[in-house]
Amino acid sequence: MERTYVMVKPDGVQRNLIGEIISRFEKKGLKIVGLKMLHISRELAERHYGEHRGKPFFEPLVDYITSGPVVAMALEGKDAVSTAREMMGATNPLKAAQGTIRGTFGMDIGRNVVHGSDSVESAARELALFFAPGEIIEYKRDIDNWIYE
Ligand code: RTP
Ligand code: MG
Repeated sequence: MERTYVMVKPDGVQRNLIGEIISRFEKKGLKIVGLKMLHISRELAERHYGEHRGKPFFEPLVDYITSGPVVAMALEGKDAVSTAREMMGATNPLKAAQGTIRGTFGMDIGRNVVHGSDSVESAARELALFFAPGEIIEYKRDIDNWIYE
């Protein structure tokens, strides 16, 4: 099964959306295999968003993601990376489809509530940045027989 890295960003935490966001992924059927709250350091932020270094929005992005605690999660399931991205919606919340997380809860590209890895390779890199190997928990759920045929 595929894994992805998803994070409730500082605005999501401040707006009391932690439960709502986790609940959406949980109800979808994605399995939470890692979960923690942390305050991201500038160093970690610059590594996590390294692909955007040099872009005009890089510094504001690092300021934003380090501005308060985040909730980090590892999610596992069929096509977990693309499934989580679909559930989040487009980067700009005003362009994101209604019903998606960003489409429902966001107004501004720089306050888009949630992060999700954009590829399987990014997911592996980001999961390794945010979780030590022992912090990803492998376990079985009885309900899996009702989620997957
Ligand atoms: P994320 O990495 O946070 O899940 O978002 P994403 O893949 O949908 O978008 P990405 O292109 O990776 O951009 C990372 C974050 O940078 C901010 N951004 N601002 N002002 C702008 O043009 C702009 N473009 C991107 C957003 O907060 C975006 O989530
Ligand atoms: Mg991205």
